[in-house]
Amino acid sequence: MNFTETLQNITKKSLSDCSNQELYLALLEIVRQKSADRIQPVTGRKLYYISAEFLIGKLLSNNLINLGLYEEARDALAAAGKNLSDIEEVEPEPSLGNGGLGRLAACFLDSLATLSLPGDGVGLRYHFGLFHQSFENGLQNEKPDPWLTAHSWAEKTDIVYPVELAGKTYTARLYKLAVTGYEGRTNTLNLFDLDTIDETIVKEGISFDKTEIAKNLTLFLYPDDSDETGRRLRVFQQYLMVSAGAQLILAESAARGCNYHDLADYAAIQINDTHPSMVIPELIRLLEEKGIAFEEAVDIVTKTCAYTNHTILAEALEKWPRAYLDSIVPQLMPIIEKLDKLARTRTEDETLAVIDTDDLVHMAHMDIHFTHSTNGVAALHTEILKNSELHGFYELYPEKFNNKTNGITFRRWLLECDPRLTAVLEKHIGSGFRKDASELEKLMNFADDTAVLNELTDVKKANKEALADWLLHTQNIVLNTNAVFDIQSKRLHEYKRQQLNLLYLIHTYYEIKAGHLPAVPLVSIFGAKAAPAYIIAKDIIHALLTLSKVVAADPEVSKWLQIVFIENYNVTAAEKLIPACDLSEQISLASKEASGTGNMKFMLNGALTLGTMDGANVEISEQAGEDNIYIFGQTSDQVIHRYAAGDYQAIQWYEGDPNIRRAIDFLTGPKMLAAGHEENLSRLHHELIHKDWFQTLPDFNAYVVRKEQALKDYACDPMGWRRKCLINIAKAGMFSSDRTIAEYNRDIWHLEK
Ligand code: CRA
Repeated sequence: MNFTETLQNITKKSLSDCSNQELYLALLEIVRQKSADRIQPVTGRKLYYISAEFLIGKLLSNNLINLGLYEEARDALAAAGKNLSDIEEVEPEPSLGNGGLGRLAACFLDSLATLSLPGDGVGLRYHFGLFHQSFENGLQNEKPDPWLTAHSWAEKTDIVYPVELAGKTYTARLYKLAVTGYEGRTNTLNLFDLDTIDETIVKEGISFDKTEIAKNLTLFLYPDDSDETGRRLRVFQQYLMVSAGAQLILAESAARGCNYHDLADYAAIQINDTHPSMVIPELIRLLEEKGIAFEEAVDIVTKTCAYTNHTILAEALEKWPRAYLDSIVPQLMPIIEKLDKLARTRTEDETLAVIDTDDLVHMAHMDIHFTHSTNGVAALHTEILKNSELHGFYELYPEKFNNKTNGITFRRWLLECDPRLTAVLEKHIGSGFRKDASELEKLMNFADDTAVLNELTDVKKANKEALADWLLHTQNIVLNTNAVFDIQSKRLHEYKRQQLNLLYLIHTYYEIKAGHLPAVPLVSIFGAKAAPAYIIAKDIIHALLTLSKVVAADPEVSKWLQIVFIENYNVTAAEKLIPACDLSEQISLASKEASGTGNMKFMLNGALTLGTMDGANVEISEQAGEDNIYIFGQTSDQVIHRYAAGDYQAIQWYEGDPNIRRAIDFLTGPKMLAAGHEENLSRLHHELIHKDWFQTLPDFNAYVVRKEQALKDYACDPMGWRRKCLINIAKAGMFSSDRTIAEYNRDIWHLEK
């Protein structure tokens, strides 16, 4: 049966008579069957990647590509006058993640399945995801982001587990979502939910009664934690995830012959940041129920579990008040206390305790003491963990620390999102890079080949047109596709320093007004959600939206400068933005971005990086060579020293530098106040002068100089620019998540193919 017949068999009518919705469902059915055919029995250990987030993105195209059906499907539909990308519009994007950590988990699942390794995800089935972002009156507006339709990729099972929360028993139900690799096996993303969730309790935006656990537990990812009920709700969610997850792991292992004493031979558990840390005491508790003594249970769990640290930002290293755990998970508290005592027998250093003198339970500390591996996510990040942030732990357990530089799946972030570039690459270097990313190096043979460089230029131009087209339809924005496209898309956070870019844009506004025209018209694009309770982040969004209006209203400036803020930045939007980018903004304060993964996606799609020596930018710069990247700003050592000295005073930079002062004061000048809101703008103005915790001002001048150099190179030496882009693509191989997963497997998991 050919593809058209297979489709017709399901739709029971001619394809040209089908709606996109009908075709979508038929394709979903085909993908389901074909994925199921690739389910393979597990031998040896199986990995469970347990994570609060899995930012999987839309699945139809990705699954078709991985099953080798994409071209067939596209052509069969085209023959019936249908367009696969229109059909994909029907699919809602599951918003089960926030940022890099969740997207990394999704890339890892793809690579595990592609490498034919047995590795499943464990997480929660949030009904409304993080939130849907829109802009109203220059401000971020949040509403639910539903994705669960009657026909969803996540299939309901009749597997249920009891989970005890605050003394009451709830029933966690398992949903399974097939994850099929590129020419590989099919694994599972296991998502838990309660049957009793009531979506109708969400009122006005994303607010709801946070106390009714049976109705609200899995409504949203990261419910607002600015009050106590919100923080407690996060603990409830975390325990639902780990308790149901631990029961699943034990049941599956037992079914394969595990007698619990030998759990580590059947299961490897990767704890993705601290959200799932309670899996440690929960597993110990369950093993004790099976009759295993505490000491042995600790030993088993330590051998089974490993922990990944994704940040050095203190606010993300979760510490739960003992009182919360006492009331929500009283069954775990005695175990956590015993773990604290045990840890204290290994070290006298009070700062390494599990429970500190303020009765806070340090989740990361529990992870490091009671797992066999702690890894950072880029070389610099791991060094910072070892030498400063977690130095005491490193002295205690040097053998546990290791680095695993993040990666991205090339199937989604090249084959799927940039078919034009993929075609050019395949024409010259074959298709081996689909599975062996190091083959991209072959492109180096064409670094001085004008014809190839021109092809890359044409691809970029076409991708910019495609982005412009999409933005016109979705947001009614008209882009100048002859401009350089400069993009900063990632979560909104002060450490990522969208505010530095903002100050640059104001600076450019003044320069244009003074007749100092840029080398090339600049389209500056942002995509970012701010956490609903993060006030300054929202003020930064407001300032950018307001500046965008001010610039657009000024004909002298708007010829040269356009500022665009994409609404509801998500995986789907990223897939449109990244292939169209010329200059990738990776400008976090050095030491603060653990890795970054957007930086890798932009590089792979032929954008040049403007960045600080932070996270994986360091390795990108090593790979690409320093002539092919625009690095600026303080080093992480300088930053760490400045923090240690404690003498940073933003106001001195403001008072001492007329350009900085001019840019900051513009925020509360008449033009901005006329177009925006005083409250938000003056709060940001005040923050930058009196706090600036992420040291924007010391990097300002270096940033301006480096960015202007990049724009000049782009405008004045187009072939030189494209050559740099080619080199970046050729050297991106190491950032494949296949490489990352192979390293995790070699050093930590030891799974069998
Ligand atoms: N925010 C880091 O900040 C990193 C990802 C994935 C982050 C990124 O630099 O690329 O993790 N950390 O490793 C995080 O979520 C809780 O900490 C991120 O996504």
